[in-house]
Amino acid sequence: QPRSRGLGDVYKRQVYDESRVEKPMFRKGWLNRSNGGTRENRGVDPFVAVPWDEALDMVGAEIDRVRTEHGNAAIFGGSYGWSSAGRFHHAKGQLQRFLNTVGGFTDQVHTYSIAAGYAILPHILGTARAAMTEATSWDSIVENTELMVAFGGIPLKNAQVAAGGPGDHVTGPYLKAAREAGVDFVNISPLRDDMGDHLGAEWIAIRPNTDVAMMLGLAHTLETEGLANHEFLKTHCVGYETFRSYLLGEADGCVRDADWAAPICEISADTIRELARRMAGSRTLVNTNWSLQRGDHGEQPFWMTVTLAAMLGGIGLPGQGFGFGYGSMGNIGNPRQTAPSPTLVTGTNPCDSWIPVARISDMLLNPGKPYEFDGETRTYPDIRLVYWCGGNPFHHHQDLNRLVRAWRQPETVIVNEPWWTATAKFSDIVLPSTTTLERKDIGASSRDRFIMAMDKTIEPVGDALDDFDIFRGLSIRTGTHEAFTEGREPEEWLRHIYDRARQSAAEKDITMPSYEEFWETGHIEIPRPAKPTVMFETFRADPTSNPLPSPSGKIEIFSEVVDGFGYDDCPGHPVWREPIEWLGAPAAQTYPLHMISNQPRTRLHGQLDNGRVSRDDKIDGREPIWIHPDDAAERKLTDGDIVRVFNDRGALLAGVRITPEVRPGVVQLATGAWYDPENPARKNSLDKHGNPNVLTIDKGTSQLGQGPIAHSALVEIGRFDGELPNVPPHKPPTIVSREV
Ligand SMILES: Nc1nc2c(c(=O)[nH]1)N[C@H]1C(S)=C(S)[C@@H](COP(=O)(O)OP(=O)(O)OC[C@H]3O[C@@H](n4cnc5c(=O)[nH]c(N)nc54)[C@H](O)[C@@H]3O)O[C@H]1N2
Ligand SMILES: Nc1nc2c(c(=O)[nH]1)N[C@H]1C(S)=C(S)[C@@H](COP(=O)(O)OP(=O)(O)OC[C@H]3O[C@@H](n4cnc5c(=O)[nH]c(N)nc54)[C@H](O)[C@@H]3O)O[C@H]1N2
Ligand SMILES: [Mo]
Repeated sequence: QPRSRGLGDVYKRQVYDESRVEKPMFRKGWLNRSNGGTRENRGVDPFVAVPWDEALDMVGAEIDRVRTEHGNAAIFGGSYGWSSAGRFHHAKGQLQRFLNTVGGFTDQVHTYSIAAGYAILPHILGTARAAMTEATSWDSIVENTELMVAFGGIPLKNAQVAAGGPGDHVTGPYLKAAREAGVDFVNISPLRDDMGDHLGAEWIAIRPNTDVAMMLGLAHTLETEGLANHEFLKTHCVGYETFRSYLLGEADGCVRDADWAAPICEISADTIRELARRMAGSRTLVNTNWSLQRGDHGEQPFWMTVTLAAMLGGIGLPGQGFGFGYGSMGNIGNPRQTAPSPTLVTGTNPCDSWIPVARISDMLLNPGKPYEFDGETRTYPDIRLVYWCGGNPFHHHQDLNRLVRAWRQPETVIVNEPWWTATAKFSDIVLPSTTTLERKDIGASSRDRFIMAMDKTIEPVGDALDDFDIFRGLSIRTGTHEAFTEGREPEEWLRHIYDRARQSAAEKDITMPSYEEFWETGHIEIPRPAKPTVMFETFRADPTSNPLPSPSGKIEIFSEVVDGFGYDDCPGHPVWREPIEWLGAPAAQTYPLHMISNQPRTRLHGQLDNGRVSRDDKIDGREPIWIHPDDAAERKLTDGDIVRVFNDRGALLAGVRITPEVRPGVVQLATGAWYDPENPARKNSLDKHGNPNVLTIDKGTSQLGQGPIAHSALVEIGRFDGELPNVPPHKPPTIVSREV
């Protein structure tokens, strides 16, 4: 585990941290709700401990009340979040299984990771799997690629993790092998650190969110210098002519060449032209990280990546074409057979109600309001009860001050959580759940070759229960016990989900040992496939016999379907549209720094922020913010200063780390510091700890994808000279006895 940096080690101690929720906890104001304990006091009121039996009675009755009075769509159970490794005790899966048995709930579609990508790719390629499972494998890259051009780099910090728990860390070793095999790397990113020195990468320090302009400049050079593969564009793509006319400015007089792109991206036109020639002259793979689509108009960098690769003509050939997220998640490009992993089946949701994942505040603030999504006009449901299990919206959602207001709308908010996160502190009812170490489970991650037997290693901490037991208890109250448990105890469930996976593996001629044998050995390793995976290999070889599942069967550089939606923020072919906030926007006069809130090196999102590795990295208890020496000098900042980082949406405290690893005009404040408002009763209160989502924008990427745009935010920074408020982000809230 070359890059785990002791994160696993942290886990062992952190399970006993004082930030654990010990008992079921109820907000005092919620218990007094008939006597004026108002919702506005979420995050303000103290909590009261309640015994499990009584707690489950109250929660069961509340769920019953809401579904009877308002219908099941009034229950929000989307519950987005990573929870922990382990396939049976998968927190969100357990919640959704339970809610399905009581008549359903309002769900979320897509992910904060790649919402815009998942919305646009099916229109272009007929499938979104290109961004995940179908990537050309690293062994093909090592053998065949000459040039890997990486938008957003390939940061090894991100390769530490994969959902479900990886058994193998492949990115680092394969990168090393690729370098040794002579692959050249280009890192196009505002952060030099996104590609390690050992790769000898050229760093092109692009302005954030301007990649599409650069890609258009590259495309223009290919087209006008006779370097585009028109044969491939004709046989395997549709709509190139329409795009070409946009590129050449035939309709609007704006020629999107390298000279046009240069001032937008702050990269010289020569650099762009030379790179285009190099790309056309080598076996090139274009990688675009998921981060690029987590910005305003995030559909465009993905569409433009496919278009650029199509012009180069290498799609479907070994080590060429395009890929998404080689630097985003640990096992993209991991060579593996498509063996099924054990999974908990959650059943079907009887209630056809859902929202695009990141529209949670919009929904809570605007019940009944219409909105656009992927060609459809939809309406937000009227939510009365929110139930979260295995996610942390006060970590993951944009514009937290707006989320605080939205979160205070529903009648009841319930969360199952092992720790006192901000989400727990802002809820009415907190049910303490166990962590991975406190229960037996099967670990497996899609795209990973290992299945792991995860034994219970410690007793539950405090009064914590497994999520399964919490929902089993609730199902007795809601009269759905049989449907929820299907008569199985946890041990029987483990065997059941294992046997199901074993059976479908057998259908693919992959042999898995018996359950007993698996548990005895401790893990299973599925052998690597005999030959490397090449994305779209068969389509390349014969597009007529092996069409893509797109409407035309080909790569859609122009999409009639998307064009038909009539969205100006996502028209029928890839375009450059200025993001709502970026360094070229008028707002940059007031807020001249572009904040990149990328994935943290020292933790998993908000998880492990209360652990040693993350705490050791803080400056005076605040999250470090990276700033270029020139920007620091201009503001008279020195290393280690505590600063106020702010914009119109809010303000936070962070610790200064001066480094040339970021380009001038850009600051990096990683996600994950637990939100800790100075006075939660006040509007837009100062966050004492450094959660970047206090400053990000809560707007969809476009009407098509409605994805989150965390990476499009401008800020200003100034030294904080006031008296430093203490930071207890990892301490429990005030807990009082019921009588007080
Ligand atoms: N500004 C900004 N914001 C972002 C991003 C960004 O790039 N910039 N990235 C976004 C992305 S890609 C993602 S995926 C999200 C991640 O957002 P989340 O997935 O919501 O973040 P986590 O901190 O992993 O939250 C998981 C929660 O589940 C809890 N948990 C763990 N195990 C269990 C369990 O067994 N039972 C229960 N009940 N709970 C458990 C943990 O304690 C933790 O609080 O953040 C998004 N937010
Ligand atoms: N250690 C650790 N690893 C993680 C996670 C974690 O919490 N901790 N979370 C995991 C999850 S859930 C996900 S979805 C993935 C996310 O994977 P990504 O979305 O790819 O991750 P980020 O770290 O947000 O971004 C990667 C890099 O892209 C660069 N970047 C940002 N904006 C732009 C831009 O506009 N243009 C260009 N060219 N570059 C830009 C940033 O410098 C950043 O370091 O990471 C996973 N990996
Ligand atoms: Mo993610």
